[in-house]
Amino acid sequence: MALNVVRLGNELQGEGFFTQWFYQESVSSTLDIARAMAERGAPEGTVVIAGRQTAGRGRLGRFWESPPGGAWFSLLLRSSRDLGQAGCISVLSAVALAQALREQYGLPVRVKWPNDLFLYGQKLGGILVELSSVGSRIDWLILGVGINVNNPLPKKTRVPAISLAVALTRSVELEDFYRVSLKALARSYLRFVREGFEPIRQCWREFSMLEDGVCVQKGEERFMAHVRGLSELGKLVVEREGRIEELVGEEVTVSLEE
Ligand code: BT5
Repeated sequence: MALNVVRLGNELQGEGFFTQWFYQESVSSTLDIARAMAERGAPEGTVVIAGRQTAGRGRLGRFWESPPGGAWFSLLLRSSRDLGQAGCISVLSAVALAQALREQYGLPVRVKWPNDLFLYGQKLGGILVELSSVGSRIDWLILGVGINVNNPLPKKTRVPAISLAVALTRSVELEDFYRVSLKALARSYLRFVREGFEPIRQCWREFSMLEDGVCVQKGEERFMAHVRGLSELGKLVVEREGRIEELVGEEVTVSLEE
């Protein structure tokens, strides 16, 4: 069934968060559209959904394959918070999505810091945060979310990919997926605004697939470290040769120990 964005908008009206809906069958990247809208003053709660993306992007300039059947969307936040808190927002989004997908589909979805979603050791989706600031404050922040739902999977990825449909051995109603995911993102973000990051920091371990030993790639440097937890700003706290170090999501790639 085709995605009915008007119905979706009506169903999510009660959340008191979503303000504008934009849907297009094919776009370069929902992030491009959301950025242009943000720069023209679009309000918090603007949602941009695409049937497919021709130039979807991941972190560090990587390509994100987004054929029809998947969930490719961007959500605009205007938080006027300190720039340092962007890391909290990306972690809270990944945890909120993992929790919502666990509840809705009964699958053991896990979070790989900072903002990947994994299932059975394979990549289910990822989140890319883009933002603009004024001084040290966030002006707008866009969560770009890509989740493999019913789409064909990319073959040449760094880690194998998985979709909800493959995991469940049935196709998934995209509208249900969007309803559940967007509701979870809005609720988790609003809770963060009210209560801060601590509740998310507390439950992160329960969802994290990084348990102890990890391999960190930081620019040219590659090293092994032990995960010690999350900082108050959503950085990954690791111990490396007896020293504690905090890693920033935009700068490193973390993988399980090989
Ligand atoms: C991410 O990057 O995981 C963030 C992906 C965010 C995509 C969303 S879709 C809506 C919005 N609009 C955009 O243009 N982007 C956002 P990263 O951790 O850098 O992972 C990228 C790597 O994942 C690639 O280098 C591939 O190896 C792999 N990959 C690409 N497409 C994939 C897919 N559909 N499923 C699983 N892995 C994929």
